[in-house]
Amino acid sequence: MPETVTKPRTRTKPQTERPKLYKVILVNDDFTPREFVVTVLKAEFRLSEDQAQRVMITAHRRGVCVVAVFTKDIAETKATRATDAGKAKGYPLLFTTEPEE
Ligand code: NFA
Repeated sequence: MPETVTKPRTRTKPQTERPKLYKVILVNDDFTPREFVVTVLKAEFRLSEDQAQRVMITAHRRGVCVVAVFTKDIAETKATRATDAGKAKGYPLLFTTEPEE
């Protein structure tokens, strides 16, 4: 009697699936001093002086600039902390998050 060979009935998820990434976006305003924006970008996102200057000036000229991408939790935490740093000084500085396509 030949053995019955059955196919496995459960599907295995590929182990290589990556978490969805979220962009942290710096939004321009007319009040927050440029140097303060640069300081926050360096402290919260570990950007170099050069990178921070570029991101700040891009948001200043274009309205918004992507700062970095992270997993959802980290993006939201960093955006909140950076926004709160401005709030503590009375500035309307705003960082938002949005999912990557
Ligand atoms: N537009 C602000 C200024 O001229 C600087 C700024 C840049 C603020 C990027 C917020 C984001 N002081």
